[in-house]
Amino acid sequence: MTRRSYRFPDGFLWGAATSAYQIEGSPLADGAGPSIWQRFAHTPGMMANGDTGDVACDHYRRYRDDVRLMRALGLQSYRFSINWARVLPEGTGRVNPRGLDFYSRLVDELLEHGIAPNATLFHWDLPAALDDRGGWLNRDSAHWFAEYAQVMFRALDDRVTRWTTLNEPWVVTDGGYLHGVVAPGHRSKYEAPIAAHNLMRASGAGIQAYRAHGRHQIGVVFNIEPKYPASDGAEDQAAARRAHAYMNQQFADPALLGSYPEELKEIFGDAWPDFPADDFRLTKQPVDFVGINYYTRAVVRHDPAQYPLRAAPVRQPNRTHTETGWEVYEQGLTDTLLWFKDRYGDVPLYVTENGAAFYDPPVAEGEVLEDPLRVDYLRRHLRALHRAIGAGVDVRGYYAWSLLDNLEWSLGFAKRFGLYHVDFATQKRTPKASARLYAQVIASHGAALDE
Ligand code: GBH
Repeated sequence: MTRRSYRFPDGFLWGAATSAYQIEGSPLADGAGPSIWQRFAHTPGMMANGDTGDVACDHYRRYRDDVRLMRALGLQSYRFSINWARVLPEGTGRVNPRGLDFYSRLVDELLEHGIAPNATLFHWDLPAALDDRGGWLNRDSAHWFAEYAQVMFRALDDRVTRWTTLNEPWVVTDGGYLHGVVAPGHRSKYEAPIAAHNLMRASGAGIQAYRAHGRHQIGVVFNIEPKYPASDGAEDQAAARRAHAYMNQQFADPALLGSYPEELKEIFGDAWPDFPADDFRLTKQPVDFVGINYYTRAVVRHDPAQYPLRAAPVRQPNRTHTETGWEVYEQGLTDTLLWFKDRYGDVPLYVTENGAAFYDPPVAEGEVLEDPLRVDYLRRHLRALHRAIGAGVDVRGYYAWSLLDNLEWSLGFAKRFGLYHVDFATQKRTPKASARLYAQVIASHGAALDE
């Protein structure tokens, strides 16, 4: 029998991730302004089961207890996001000291427990006041973002050593501006590329501001999902290329190469704007790292009815799918990391999210919740990550999604991604077997994955 060792390189960073609207609750507390998610969640019909982030995991009030849960896992880093409208209730201008203070206290608590904060400036909750000024469709959004970023750098860069500008801009533009399934709920093929472009200008402006004042590291986080053609046919191959350009290159290319892939013109047709060449000087700022969020792959076929991609995912029979319908395909993580290095060169990478929603059975008091499918998912993906590192990809750390069951955006609380189960009626947290496995992986530096 061959034994394989999964010890990770020295200094490899183990973490878990969350985001503000998904866990905090108290969205308007202590002088915070409303965000577009606050608005969207309170718009009838937008959220499964009428769920909202009004309470969520009540993390805004229970953050100290949650840091203890992190400590129990042995986390070395915690990736969280900042709700912009807590700090700048109108999005620009007046700073709300009580909102800022929450994040300052959270960071202090993390550091006291030896956990390195990784702060994301934008995980989808734009201040509603800025949406009223056009949101990401307004070219000024890059300046708004840089102003906010500087407030945060000034307040926390003495303690926060890793910063992230944006989380998954693709979801914002595809879900928020093209299909209307997440905030701000628009449906426009004309708006989506403009919002995408301004998001990447904003990210660049944030990085530029950091270079002037910051002392540590800053990067950006993309959702990457490899697209495999459903057949060898030329049409399916072209469909996979379009899907790949649309999701995986539309944001990383302007950030790292200073251009857009050709396929985007083909996809958007007359809705593809002529962007000023000068903008790419702003989008392409040197980053200290890139974060990759990986969940699944897509097998894609040509389908003229799909707007505007003319490509449709093909569900794979006889494969495990999660509760969100995503195929479990760990080889896609290895492929993604290899592809990223091949296309963009040797930028330090982190896997900033990876995880799965599965049904969790109820448990009795004091028991560990057995979640064998999530345990299997975690194990497979950590091994796949180890293989990518072995093949020479510079991956510096891994963040499990998510520390806690939380508000899975428009899908509500029913889709559970947590290492800890949350009973939303009582706010009781219960460790799942996946939490136990992850703690063992961290303590053994990967050796718990040996086979
Ligand atoms: C992330 O987004 C978010 O950053 C996080 O807030 C969220 O809670 C978490 O993941 C879990 O969803 O099979 O055609 O439906 C996820 C981004 C993009 C990943 C779409 C899965 C599936 C495409 N997702 N993708 S499809």
